[in-house]
Amino acid sequence: MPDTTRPFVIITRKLPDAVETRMCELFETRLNVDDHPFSREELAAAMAEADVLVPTVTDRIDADLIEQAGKRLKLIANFGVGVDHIDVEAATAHGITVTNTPDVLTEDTADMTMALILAVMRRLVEGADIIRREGNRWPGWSPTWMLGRRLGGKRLGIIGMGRIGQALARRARAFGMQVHYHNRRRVHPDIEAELGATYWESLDQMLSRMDVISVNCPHTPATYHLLSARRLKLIQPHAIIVNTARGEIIDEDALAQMLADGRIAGVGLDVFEHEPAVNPKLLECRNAVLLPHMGSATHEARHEMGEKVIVNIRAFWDGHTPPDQVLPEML
Ligand code: 8YV
Repeated sequence: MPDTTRPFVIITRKLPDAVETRMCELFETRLNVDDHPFSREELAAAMAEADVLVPTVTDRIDADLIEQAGKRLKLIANFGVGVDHIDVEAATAHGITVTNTPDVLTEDTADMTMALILAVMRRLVEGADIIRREGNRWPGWSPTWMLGRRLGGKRLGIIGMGRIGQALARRARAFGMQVHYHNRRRVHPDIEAELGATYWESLDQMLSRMDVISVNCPHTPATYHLLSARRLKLIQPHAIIVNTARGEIIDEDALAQMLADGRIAGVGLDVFEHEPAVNPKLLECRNAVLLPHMGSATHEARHEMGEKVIVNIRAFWDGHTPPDQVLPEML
């Protein structure tokens, strides 16, 4: 007999074992044992049955799906901080609460951003590929071979100075980079002072003066193609761009063309506009380091994300406002 005092929770992907075990102890839980991405039909069926849905970035929950959701569905407890795959406005209008998992993936995502900056500036993937491909037959050291660019003294322009942007700024400073940023709102002067960060009200002006540009803002209607073809042309040809936020923030076609034409020095992308599809032009560019959305992919982050999901479900089911509730006006 199902226990009706406990919420019926459907998790759309395989989560870490310890998280799943705890969820099964606490809730009536349906797991996705083989981790296949849910089809739209499966998602609709889950939303018709569950009290709580735990989706991930691979589930597109639009207004139509929310419209068809069952009366039982009261909470979408997203496993992840970004909620651009969920129509939060439609969910809220339908009386469905949405939560996410901020903070616990900040440092890991900032590490990955720094890793991408290093990888592109110092040609790490190209170098590693040579050894893997040629083994002992690699040409040997030469004074002018495989030269990259020094990080120290370079200007880093961070687009989006939220949690991850600030964590990146701290790391970049340790590498001797000069930190610049553009954000919807200027951050508190104490934070600016701590990070030694220079604020640019004009994104266009910042872009035209940076050596490294990092995208760290959320994807919302206002940031879709924020780096448009016009803005990409403002970037200096020796500069590089890294993106660990969302692919949709950059016009990927325009970026790939600029890279192919040598009008930008390199890119490091952990996310793609039409994920999981990757623009074939990017694949042809030797100066593109491309990763399969690994920003928060550490054992620690994925456990802590799971713990956050559990805390949000328990708080909600006990009648409290969950700690990580996402409201449309926050986006
Ligand atoms: C997550 C992310 O792994 O949390 C996010 O927004 O982009 C990733 O780091 C993914 O979203 C999990 O759903």
